[in-house]
Amino acid sequence: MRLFIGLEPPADLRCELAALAIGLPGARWVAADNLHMTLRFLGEVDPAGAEDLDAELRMMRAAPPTVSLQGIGTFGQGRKIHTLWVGAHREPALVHLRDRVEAAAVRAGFAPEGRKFTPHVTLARLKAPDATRLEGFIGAYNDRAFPPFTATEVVLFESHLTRDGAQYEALERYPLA
Ligand code: 3AM
Repeated sequence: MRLFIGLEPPADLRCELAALAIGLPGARWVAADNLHMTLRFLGEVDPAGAEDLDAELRMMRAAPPTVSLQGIGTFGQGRKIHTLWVGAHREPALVHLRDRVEAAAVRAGFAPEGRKFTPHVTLARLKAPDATRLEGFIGAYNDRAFPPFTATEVVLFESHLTRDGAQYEALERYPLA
């Protein structure tokens, strides 16, 4: 199964984020139910690997971080921009939690993540986006501060790749205290 570890914003915030889904032709918007912040992508994992990961996540201890979403960002360059997201402040508790999750994944036998952590919630996948429209979207929402939330659990998600895009299923939830 294809797994990743993340945080799930509260339902009202996910609805608020899903309401931004306008004005970018060709964008594939992430549905409210699927909006999340990835802490660690694992990829294809066999049942034994998933069990080891579950055991490590159960033992993990970290304080619940406050997550403040603000600032629109993209991954990719120019016409190759492929991901549109809202960023999060790099609160020490959030970075610490991500480090604890990373350590748990490595203890469970996964290779260390080489990429820098850019805390974000993906809003849409883009294909050859129109630069003017994209600038308009960023200009409209870049300064908007979304209501902060306290993440009280870490979620192990399974990603199901479907013809309509990825659907994410919460397999396990690990409380933070
Ligand atoms: O949470 P977002 O949308 O930022 O892009 C994928 C998605 O990120 C990312 O994992 C999240 C859940 O699918 N992802 C997919 N393949 C990846 C990879 N090979 C990856 N992240 C890192 N390496």
